[in-house]
Amino acid sequence: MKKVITYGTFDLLHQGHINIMKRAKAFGDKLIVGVTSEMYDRERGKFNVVQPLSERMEAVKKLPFVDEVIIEDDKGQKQRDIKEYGIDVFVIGDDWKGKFDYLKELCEVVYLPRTKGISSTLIREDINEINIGIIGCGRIANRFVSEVKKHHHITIKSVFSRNINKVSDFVLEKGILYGFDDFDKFLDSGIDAVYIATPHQTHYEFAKKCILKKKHILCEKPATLQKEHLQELLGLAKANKVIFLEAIKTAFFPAFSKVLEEINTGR
Ligand code: C2G
Repeated sequence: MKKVITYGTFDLLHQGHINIMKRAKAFGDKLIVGVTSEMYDRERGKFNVVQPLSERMEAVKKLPFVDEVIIEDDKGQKQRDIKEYGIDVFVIGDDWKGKFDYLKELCEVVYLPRTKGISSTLIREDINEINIGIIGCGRIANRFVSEVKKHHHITIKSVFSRNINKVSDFVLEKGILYGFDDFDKFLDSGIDAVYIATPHQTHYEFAKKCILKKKHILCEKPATLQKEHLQELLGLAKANKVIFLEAIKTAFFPAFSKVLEEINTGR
């Protein structure tokens, strides 16, 4: 049995991905597809992937010509997989031409022409942009700005603080469009979501006003200081069909998602 392997992120699966996998399968009898983990993608500089690994794997698994889906987690894995699975042919798009010639000592290496006119980047650009407003101008808000800049579908549109001097400094320094010390005006500045980065005891009041104005919320932890307040906000968010998310970053750490991935694959 002739075995073929190919790899990719396969974010927002499109015809270009489908074509290459289909053509890869034609080189043998069994096709194994390696889907990159979040951690590996970040390591190789891919920060704009929209779908989590589990969703990307599911989409690839559903393709009738794909026989097995594995996770690709590090740079040296291709060599290990080729040996471990007894691979005869390695297939990849010609945007990688020459880059994987070092695998030629292990198996046949084929670079196939990419499908023109489609890419995950183009699809991602079509995804609705999120306009976000920041409540608070402190240290955490500062860090949030530099992180958001890595995600081109999110724009920080406005900032609110009760201290107008802080607002004006923040807006000028970060190149943000609007700054307000009037909360109602801030809420009406064309934002879809807010990031709450004010002192803990103020979260509840701000969050409530935002939810009632149908803004999605990312709220610094602890979201509230009282359980009843949190329950009320979650209820209101549900009724108003908005997301209320507490910013507990540990839950999104690559190492943490890696542990979950390992558990999910049964490894
Ligand atoms: N592809 C294609 N045509 C497109 C877009 C992508 O043929 N219009 C191919 C790529 O050449 C690649 C595969 O689809 O072979 C997956 O592409 P990506 O999801 O962008 O993944 P990539 O970053 O190329 O992963 O270990 C990871 C691999 O080395 C490459």
